[in-house]
Amino acid sequence: MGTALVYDEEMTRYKLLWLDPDCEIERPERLTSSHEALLQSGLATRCVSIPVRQATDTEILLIHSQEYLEAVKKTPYMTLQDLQQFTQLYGAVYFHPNSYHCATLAVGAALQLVDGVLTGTVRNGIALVRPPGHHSMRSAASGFCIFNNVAIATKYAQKKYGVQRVLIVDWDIHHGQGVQYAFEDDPSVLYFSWHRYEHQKFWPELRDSDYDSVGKDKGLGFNINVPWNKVGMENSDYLAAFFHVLLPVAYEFCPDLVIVCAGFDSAVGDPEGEMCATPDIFAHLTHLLMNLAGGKLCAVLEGGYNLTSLGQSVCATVQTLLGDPAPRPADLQSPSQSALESIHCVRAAHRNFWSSFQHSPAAPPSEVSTKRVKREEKDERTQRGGATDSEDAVTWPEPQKRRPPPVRTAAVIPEDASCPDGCRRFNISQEDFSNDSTGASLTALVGKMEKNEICNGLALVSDVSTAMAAVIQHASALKQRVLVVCVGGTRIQSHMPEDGTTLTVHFNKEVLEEPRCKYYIPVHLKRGFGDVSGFTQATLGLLLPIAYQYDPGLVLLAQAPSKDRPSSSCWQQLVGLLLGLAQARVLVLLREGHEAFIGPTASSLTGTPAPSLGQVGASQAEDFEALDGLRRRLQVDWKLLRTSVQEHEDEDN
Ligand code: Q9C
Ligand code: ZN
Repeated sequence: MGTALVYDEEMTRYKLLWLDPDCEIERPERLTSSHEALLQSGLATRCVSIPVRQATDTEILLIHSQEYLEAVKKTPYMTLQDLQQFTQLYGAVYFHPNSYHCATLAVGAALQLVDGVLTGTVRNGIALVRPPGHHSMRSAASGFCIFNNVAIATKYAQKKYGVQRVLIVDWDIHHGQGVQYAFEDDPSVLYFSWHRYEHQKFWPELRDSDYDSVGKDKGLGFNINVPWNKVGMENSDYLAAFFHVLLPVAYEFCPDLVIVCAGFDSAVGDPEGEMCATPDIFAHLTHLLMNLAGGKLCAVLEGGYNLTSLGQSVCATVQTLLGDPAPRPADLQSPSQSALESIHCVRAAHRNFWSSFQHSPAAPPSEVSTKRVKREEKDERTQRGGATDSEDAVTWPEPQKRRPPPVRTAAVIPEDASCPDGCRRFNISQEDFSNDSTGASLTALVGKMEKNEICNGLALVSDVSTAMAAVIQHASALKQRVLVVCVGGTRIQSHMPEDGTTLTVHFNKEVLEEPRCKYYIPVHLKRGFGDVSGFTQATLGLLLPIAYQYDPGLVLLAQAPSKDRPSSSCWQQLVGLLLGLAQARVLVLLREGHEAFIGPTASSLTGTPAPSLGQVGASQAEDFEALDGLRRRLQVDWKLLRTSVQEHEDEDN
């Protein structure tokens, strides 16, 4: 199951033919240099090349009007003057005699990608296209976009393959108003977009791009806008929007297909976006989406105008699609006040539509909120070396090369047990599968993980506590922070250091316990692990933000003795999501007697997307409140848990 790369040089064969400062950034080199970056890094050859094709009229008409299509069809025959005049009908777009041809190829590329993913030829993929699509509307070009590639691909997937629910994630820095308008009243398509907004001062300057455009009629709740009201948003702001807005809703929605409007003008260095998120963040954004829809993910290029940043971001995305471990999410700051305000407003606007937000405060922090009036003085982020007057001044470190270890997954299991698919058996002592030899195997395995020889592993042990203690001891000798995620059981027996060298998150049903210190976090799931919505809320809203901020060098996931166990799909989701940390150095400890978990665990560790959890319904109100209360108590220490500005005005910065 590979990763598709859909690309054709033909889409570089149109360009701006006159002077227009608004349009000059949309250049053919955007494609050639992205493609070149994929070739240079060796990623292109690891992908499955899928040819582009022209979209048919019928396909384009899935979204656009006949009149508009006919008008665009005439452009190849226009004089320069006619082209210029035609262009003026629309905003921030230009036409060239070859634009129409390329626009049909861009749509066709997205459709070829959908075909590849939905027929099972590939697991996921990316289409590198020009022109982009997400601004284009039923009867109008806009923002460099001619046909709405992603909107057409969405309808096509639904019509041709009977796909029911499609999640569109638009991480481009502009609002894809074309996509919003296409699906506003359609509950089968969930559209999420974050975008530079600046209280409606940023292009396309639409009132419709604010957080309170939540969809219409049957589609109420299925349009989610996160307006960024300041420039300079960072990795932590983007992750907070994923953890506290997109992911809870996405899991509740349970898409059959994920399509990404993959614009990279949201990365540092981009002259349009003026944001500060690094190209590596796209590895995480991609990873966090890869366990939805059974891994069926189609990324379609939109914007991205700094060629260096664009190339690095495209590579980060593709390498993650290929299954390589994501780089460590180092040194995450607290989300900014402005970002938190936006996140708070979105959650409030959607509280009646999504059970994950039902306990969010109803009203925005104050009436001023994100309305037009509030455009402010130059903000502090601009002075922090992010966006400046001259875009050339923006620099950022080159992303580190990601070298996946030669062995992906090791299994420490008894000789008589068969080695799970895709795993390498790893036992120090062949004969004797006693506690001692298991301990030795585990420490040897941790050593190999540390040396980047083996990526991750699973072990079947007779005593989880003893095994855990051995691993922690060894890891701390290697000066690695360890995240311990313990599922089930009553209390962690082994004595955990409380100095920050380990962080323990203990999910359990039995005991109600308050956090002992910043580094020991008991999460009480009243209704146990059978309650999928409680489990996802705890994982997405609590565990992941804390874990990303902690940035462990090793993750230890242990199944403690307990009557109540998570379903194997919940377990696989948990494993899959944890693989985003510590460069996927995850060691899973399973108890003897729980052999049934070996297969599913191995499958996730080797990179198979977790199965969907089904449409996650509303969980019991009390569970949500308890988890949200815990989140609020912990956010003083773990700032990535914040979902609003109000709660901690006093001690900020
Ligand atoms: N003064 C995409 O990223 N800028 N389109 C207009 C008006 C238009 C961006 C500036 C930016 C369009 C796909
Ligand atoms: Zn854009």
